[in-house]
Amino acid sequence: MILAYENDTIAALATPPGRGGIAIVRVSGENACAYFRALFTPAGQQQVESHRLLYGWLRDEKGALIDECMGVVMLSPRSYTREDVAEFHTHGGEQAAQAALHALYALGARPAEPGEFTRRAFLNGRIDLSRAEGVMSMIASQGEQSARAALRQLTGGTNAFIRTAQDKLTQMLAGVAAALDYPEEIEEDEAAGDVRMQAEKLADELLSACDERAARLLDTGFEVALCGRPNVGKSSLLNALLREERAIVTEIPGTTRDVVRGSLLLNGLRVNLSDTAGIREQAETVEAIGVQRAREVMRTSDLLLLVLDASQPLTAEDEALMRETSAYPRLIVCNKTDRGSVTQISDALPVSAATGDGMDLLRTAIARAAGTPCELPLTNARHMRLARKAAEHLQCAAKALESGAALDLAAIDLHAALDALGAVTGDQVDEKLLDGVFSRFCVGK
Ligand SMILES: Nc1nc2c(ncn2[C@@H]2O[C@H](COP(=O)(O)OP(=O)(O)OP(=O)(O)O)[C@@H](O)[C@H]2O)c(=O)[nH]1
Ligand SMILES: [Mg+2]
Repeated sequence: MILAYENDTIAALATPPGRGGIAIVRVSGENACAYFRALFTPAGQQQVESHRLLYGWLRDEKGALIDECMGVVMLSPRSYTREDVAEFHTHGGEQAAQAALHALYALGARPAEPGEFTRRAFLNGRIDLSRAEGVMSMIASQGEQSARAALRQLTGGTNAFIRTAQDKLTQMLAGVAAALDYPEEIEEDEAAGDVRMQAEKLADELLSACDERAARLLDTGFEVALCGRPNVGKSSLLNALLREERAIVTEIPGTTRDVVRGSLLLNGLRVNLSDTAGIREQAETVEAIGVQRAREVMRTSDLLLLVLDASQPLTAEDEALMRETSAYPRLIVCNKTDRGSVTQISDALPVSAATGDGMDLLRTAIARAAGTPCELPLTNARHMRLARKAAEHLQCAAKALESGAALDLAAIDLHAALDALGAVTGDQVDEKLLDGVFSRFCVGK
């Protein structure tokens, strides 16, 4: 498959716009080195050498001074894109970097598309597609755990897993070809039995490598809803967990109506909290809508914190809520312990939003409920979709062989499985797929 590849020279700001210590302008392509020499004058007697950071002066195409800065050239193939790459590390803020970019455009460089540097790294064979996507996940990661998953992908964890699966498939196909080519020497039934077993085993391996829950948690976070009857201190707990006054707290029951959200990091994972309206049956119109929303949030959360008032005996509403939420993953939190503990329930977490007592244990319990997602090789949605597709083809092949189909028929499915795996690593890709993957990158990467 031939993929369009232009080696024209592209340039972009590699650092985020706005104020900062330095701004980096990156250039890649056949003229990167020439443009660097045209705009940058090293101080003193320094020579421009590959991979050597130089101090000097940056001028525009007409010779007007832009900045005093650092510059570096990284010659092909030892660069991010495997092309000649040059960088200017200017003072932060946007003025110098924008002026450098305009000078580069005046010389003939073109603004890079989103992800175009990484796309070139892929097209030049430096990284496979799963590693390129790891770069993007790393940039987008929120929290240590998603960064760790991205790093695994980035350093080739997904690639290694898929390559192993591809090798197994290639061996199976070789077995099929041998049986078809040498029918006198290889018993077809026996070969079919072997292939069937291997196909089933590989399908299982692929399916159990997909970690849907981890993928979602790493991508969007662990959803936790605070629920309970009015006035038990849900909003106070939200504020205490977030360590800021996010939700309105009053002594009037029915204060919260809309769902109030906030996020925090626990154990390196993003946790999204939703504070909801206190649940009671006799609520007026607006509050009743709030109660309805609370129930929707309760249904879609990963974890419920059912909040009770420890300083009062349980009410009928509390008891109803205990029953209503018993089927959900939940923690029971007895709040207001600073006022005494009339209500004692086994397994409940005693806390006081007012004094902060028990809050650390509550944080630990939430983190434990979230678990440590993702020790599995596949956490990217595209990769998981393809792995499942490959597994389906393998199961089809196994089923066909079981019902006595000929080996060459099963081979069609084995080839289809191989193609699906090839799309993970990018052995089997088309322009449309690449556009889809790289358009989600940021400019300058
Ligand atoms: N002493 C004490 N008072 C608390 C504690 N937590 C909350 N309160 C008080 O309880 C009252 C209700 O608190 P909120 O956080 O608004 O309760 P809520 O569950 O969000 O109430 P609704 O939004 O009406 O459902 C307020 O007066 C709080 O100051 C606590 O740990 N100790
Ligand atoms: Mg509230």
